[in-house]
Amino acid sequence: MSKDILHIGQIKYAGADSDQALSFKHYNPAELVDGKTLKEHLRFSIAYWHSFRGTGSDPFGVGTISRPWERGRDAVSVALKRADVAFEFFRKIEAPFYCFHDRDIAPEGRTLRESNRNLDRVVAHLKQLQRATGVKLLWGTANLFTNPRYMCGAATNPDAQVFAYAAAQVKKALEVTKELGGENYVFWGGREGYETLLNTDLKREQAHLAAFMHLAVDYAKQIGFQGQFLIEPKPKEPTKHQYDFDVASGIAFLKTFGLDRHFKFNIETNHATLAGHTFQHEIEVAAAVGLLGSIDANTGDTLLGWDTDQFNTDVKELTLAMIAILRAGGLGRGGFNFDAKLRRPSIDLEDLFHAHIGGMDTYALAFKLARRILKEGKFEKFVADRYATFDIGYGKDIEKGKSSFKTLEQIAFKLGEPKPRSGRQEYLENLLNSYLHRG
Ligand code: XLS
Ligand code: NI
Ligand code: NI
Repeated sequence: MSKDILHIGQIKYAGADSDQALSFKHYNPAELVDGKTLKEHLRFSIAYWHSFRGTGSDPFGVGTISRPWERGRDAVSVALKRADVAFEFFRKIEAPFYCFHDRDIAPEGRTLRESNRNLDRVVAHLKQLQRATGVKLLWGTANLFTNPRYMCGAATNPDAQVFAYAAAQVKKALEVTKELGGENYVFWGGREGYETLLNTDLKREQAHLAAFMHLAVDYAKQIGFQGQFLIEPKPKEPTKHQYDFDVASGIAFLKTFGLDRHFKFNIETNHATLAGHTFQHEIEVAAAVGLLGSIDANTGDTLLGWDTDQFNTDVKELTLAMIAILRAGGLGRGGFNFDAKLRRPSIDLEDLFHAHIGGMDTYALAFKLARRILKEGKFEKFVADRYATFDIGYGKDIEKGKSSFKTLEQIAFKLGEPKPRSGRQEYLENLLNSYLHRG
């Protein structure tokens, strides 16, 4: 491996009381929890597109961030050098995984063949870097939204030729994801939606999207790709309405088209918020049907209307999310991918380190708090008690499908008016705070 390029060294765990900014306060990668290290539990991943392709541009302005390694002979040699830097960063920040879109890692060529050739050259290099560092690919995906050819969608484009082009691109993306041992493959419906129903056949577009996903599943089988397929819901942006609006509509889509056996959900915090939900809600909805797959870790800004993709340092929000995740049995082969970017004025390399340290530390703290909360079981007990009438007698019969309106009518006549019981919300909020803020 080439020698270090970044001027910042290895980030180490220094403990919660340390005042060293460039150190972990809660994420001790080597710490053993139930026989597994924190690094193994949390499965953090770096998003190549933000951390190594992000320039600080926003809807109102061009890039502000420039990196010295972004200059070179030609686009492919820059891509190779960038990969070296990226892996140095993964290693220094103690992230065991990374994620990419095909076009993040290698430049798009003038033809599809040239794009594929570029990809092959970079992928061969990434394979070496993975081997040398032990960093693995959490998931791959294809960028089906940047190029103008996809302005009216990829799989939902009204032109079958665009559908075919997108299929060719995903075919290749699946091949390289397999080549690099990717543990998952993500579909985020970038422009799979509509701007106006005046020009849109909604029924046909949804059927085309499903057909596309079935083709991907079939091809994965053909080439022996064992990774988990994930769908990443988002209600809007870039299109006005996206078909994979939220987890609930995603479940309906997957079940309608017989895809629920092949897909799970990749849930992104700010996509949940954009859909008018909490992060915790989206996790619970996916977990309830056994389809929780992975997390895109970020947050939005309540005062801004777009997907700002910020690093999340909200201990309360992440603790609630972590409780839901742990209760569901964890993420399995998923992980926490920092689909988050630096603010436009955060132009220094140091900022990239601060950003990831904050995100990782907050998740690690949330993980520990959630484990403690679940271990003490106070919320679990409260909730179990709240539903206890369904554990016995006629309540149990209802859950078992052994009841009828006639029997229930007899019970209602006999027992009369039910006694109201408090939901105790304020007590529970205080209880949560007692874990979050130990004075
Ligand atoms: C955009 C999405 C995107 C996906 C990968 O909002 O979050 O980054 O994670 O295509
Ligand atoms: Ni997003
Ligand atoms: Ni995402």
